[in-house]
Amino acid sequence: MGTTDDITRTAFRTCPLCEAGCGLEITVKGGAVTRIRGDMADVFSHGFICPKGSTLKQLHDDPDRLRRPLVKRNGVHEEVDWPEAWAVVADRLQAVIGEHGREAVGTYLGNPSAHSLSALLYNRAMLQGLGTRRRFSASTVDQMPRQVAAGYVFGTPLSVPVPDLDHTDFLVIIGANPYASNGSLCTAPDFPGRIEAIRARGGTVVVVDPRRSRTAEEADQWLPIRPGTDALLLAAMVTALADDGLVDPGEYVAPYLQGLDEVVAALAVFTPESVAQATGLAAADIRALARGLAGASSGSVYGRIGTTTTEFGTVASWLIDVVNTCTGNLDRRGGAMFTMPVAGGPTTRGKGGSGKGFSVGRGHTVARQLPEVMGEYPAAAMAEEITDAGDQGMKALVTVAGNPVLSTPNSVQLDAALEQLEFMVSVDMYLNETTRHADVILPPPSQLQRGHYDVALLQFAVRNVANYSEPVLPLDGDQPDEWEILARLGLIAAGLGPDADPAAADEMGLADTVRRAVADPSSPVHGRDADEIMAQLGDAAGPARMLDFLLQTGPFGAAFGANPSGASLAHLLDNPHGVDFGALQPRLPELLRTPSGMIELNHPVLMADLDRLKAAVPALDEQQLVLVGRRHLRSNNSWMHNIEVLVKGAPRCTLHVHPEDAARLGLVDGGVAHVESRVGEVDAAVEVTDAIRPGVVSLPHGWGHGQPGTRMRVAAERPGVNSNILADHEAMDPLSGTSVLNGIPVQITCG
Ligand SMILES: Nc1nc2c(c(=O)[nH]1)N[C@H]1C(S)=C(S)[C@@H](COP(=O)(O)OP(=O)(O)OC[C@H]3O[C@@H](n4cnc5c(=O)[nH]c(N)nc54)[C@H](O)[C@@H]3O)O[C@H]1N2
Ligand SMILES: Nc1nc2c(c(=O)[nH]1)N[C@H]1C(S)=C(S)[C@@H](COP(=O)(O)OP(=O)(O)OC[C@H]3O[C@@H](n4cnc5c(=O)[nH]c(N)nc54)[C@H](O)[C@@H]3O)O[C@H]1N2
Ligand code: SF4
Ligand SMILES: [Mo]
Repeated sequence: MGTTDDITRTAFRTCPLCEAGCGLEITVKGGAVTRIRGDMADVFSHGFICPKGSTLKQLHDDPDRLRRPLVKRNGVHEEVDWPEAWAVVADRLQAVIGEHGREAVGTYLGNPSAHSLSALLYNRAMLQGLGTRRRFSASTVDQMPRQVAAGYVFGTPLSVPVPDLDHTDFLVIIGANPYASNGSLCTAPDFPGRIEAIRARGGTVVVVDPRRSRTAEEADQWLPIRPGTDALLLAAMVTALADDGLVDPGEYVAPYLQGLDEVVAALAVFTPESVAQATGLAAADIRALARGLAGASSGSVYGRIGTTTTEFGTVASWLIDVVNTCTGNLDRRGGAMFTMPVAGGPTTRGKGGSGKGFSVGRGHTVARQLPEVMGEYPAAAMAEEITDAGDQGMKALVTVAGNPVLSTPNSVQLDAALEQLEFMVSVDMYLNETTRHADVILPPPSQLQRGHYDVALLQFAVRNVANYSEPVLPLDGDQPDEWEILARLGLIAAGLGPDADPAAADEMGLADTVRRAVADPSSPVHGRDADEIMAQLGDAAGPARMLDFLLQTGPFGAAFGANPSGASLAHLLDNPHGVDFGALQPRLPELLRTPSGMIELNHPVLMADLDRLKAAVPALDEQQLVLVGRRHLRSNNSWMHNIEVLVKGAPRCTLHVHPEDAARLGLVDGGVAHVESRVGEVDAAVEVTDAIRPGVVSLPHGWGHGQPGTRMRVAAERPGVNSNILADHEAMDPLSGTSVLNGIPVQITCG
């Protein structure tokens, strides 16, 4: 490639692999990436990077990464060119819609679609084109309970408080291990460093986790709770505060707070003593934790996957807000605060202070009549919607950036059900456990070939920051960008045929958005000329232009000249290390979107679920053997196991067992355990360790590779086992439809 060979350039890019969003400094020589390291000048990450960040190069170079579409013929996936792939999609999708109607098509959006600018901005176009309500996503095996609780209490499912990590003096981490995960629903590059800074400034860190995780090891205190009982712990903390006369939301919050006394009274039955057996924690420790938090100059309770993927996920998430409120830490520096997202979002749009509020149940699944939540149904219901919904069954499925066969409960059942579909199409770059069932696989370009801005996760950042990355490498040949793939899928589904033009549709969509904004009295461009704004946005279709509009009309926006130093795409392009709009600031009451204009702490749906919690105590008191998950720094859910540098070394997919349990069950380190649950069984390699409480075993999710018909050669060499074979599709938090992935009852014998 002649002259470009010796040109060396440096590009800056935000890592899209996890929620931390670290800045990367990428050296490119002769069109190839030669080095990736942390960007020391990044305004948010200051050079921090984890071992995954530098593997964007290996990901791009991975020979197993799909570069051309695959079509399945006679059971075998064959490479085809793009026009041929689109023709098959148009034919077969229209056949299903024609015969069975639009509701016969389902969709599943996976985790990386929350990290892809294209997916964030164009999945909607795809979904609109499909016109089906049968939508599923990884949210119901993840954070949905946290969003539902926030929706009821503050008015939108994006009104999730985040711990003000850099200013707090007392951090309680429940069911999260940021030393491995780098944080979630709390965007904070170098989360570990920020935790260490709390202790360095004299603050306290407490970790509540059945495992002595790396985060627990670095904390002042580890409380080894029994899985699935965090709601009881939090309820008892409120009662302990009330007993000590320490319930005090503070003068600032009080005018906007509804129902605090009612909530405290309803929680009075949950005393530290009454939950001690179920939680496995001493009543004195629960009381001391409540006192410590109330006595700190500022404090914040933060809960993640260990609190959400349980039977009481929504109640636990709500009670985190209740504890933060009772201790005077809501929306206060060092407490639990709300991000002001630079690209805007549901918490910034419209008139602030009140709104429509949050509700669920617009539609139900066919087989089990499970309610819609946030426009989707529980992922755990996918299989039965294919097999047990009669002539209203799901006949086709579109997956985008998801691997539900490894990520969602009762995997064996889903794996079998996918074979019964009439048509399946996956937008994905690997032929894996899920996409092997697809009739057509449409690969997006690699992460390095796409622009990036974390529209979703910067809504939960611990500072108000913005960072846009341009594509580092050009697209290959006729490879369409990911947004074009998604937009074209939508156009085909809408019946416009395989040759419909995504760029024209994008132009129309944007013009419509602009017209609505200039007519909206709460928009910063209200009353302006729509054509003039379109002209300023230019004519390059795609996500960058759409992002420019979001930035300019966001809370710090340039508003197309009205605020010249404000946020815009051009401003971010001039600042490749990001722009910091400052620390989080109190946002009450403007943040609220509840119908009452109050913090609806006593929302009736949440209050009603306390009866279920109370009724569950006798069962939770029983000391059954239960399974939880865990994450490893060098792994990323199910899909980065094909990168040699990340998976080499000791096997990671092992069953952690406490020495007492190992002795009782006759298990030895390095041996095999046969693990059974209500729905499935697996044989797992045993690792005996005292870093877990007795009565609990732990197996990471996302493994179980090497299935016939997959093409991930490195992953197949270290397949591991799929922990979700054990997860029960019937066990869920009914308020959010989120599966129980932690605290799964199991029986274990020597394998
Ligand atoms: N390296 C790496 N980073 C990741 C990911 C990854 O796979 N690998 N995944 C990303 C994604 S999609 C997400 S959502 C985030 C998740 O981020 P985190 O929520 O931090 O996830 P984990 O590291 O799994 O930590 C969950 C902890 O909860 C504990 N736990 C299990 N059950 C219970 C319980 O009932 N109660 C309590 N109190 N604790 C419990 C587990 O032992 C574990 O230590 O991580 C993101 N970051
Ligand atoms: N037992 C148990 N199960 C769990 C969890 C747990 O803690 N325990 N955690 C849950 C959580 S938090 C999550 S988020 C889910 C994750 O579940 P999923 O989102 O279903 O699965 P991932 O493993 O993230 O798979 C991502 C897929 O997207 C593809 N991909 C990667 N990048 C891109 C891209 O940019 N574009 C496109 N189109 N495709 C891409 C990959 O090849 C892969 O097929 O797993 C959940 N399952
Ligand atoms: S912590 Fe997350 S965002 Fe940062 S480098 Fe690692 S994978 Fe990328
Ligand atoms: Mo997740």
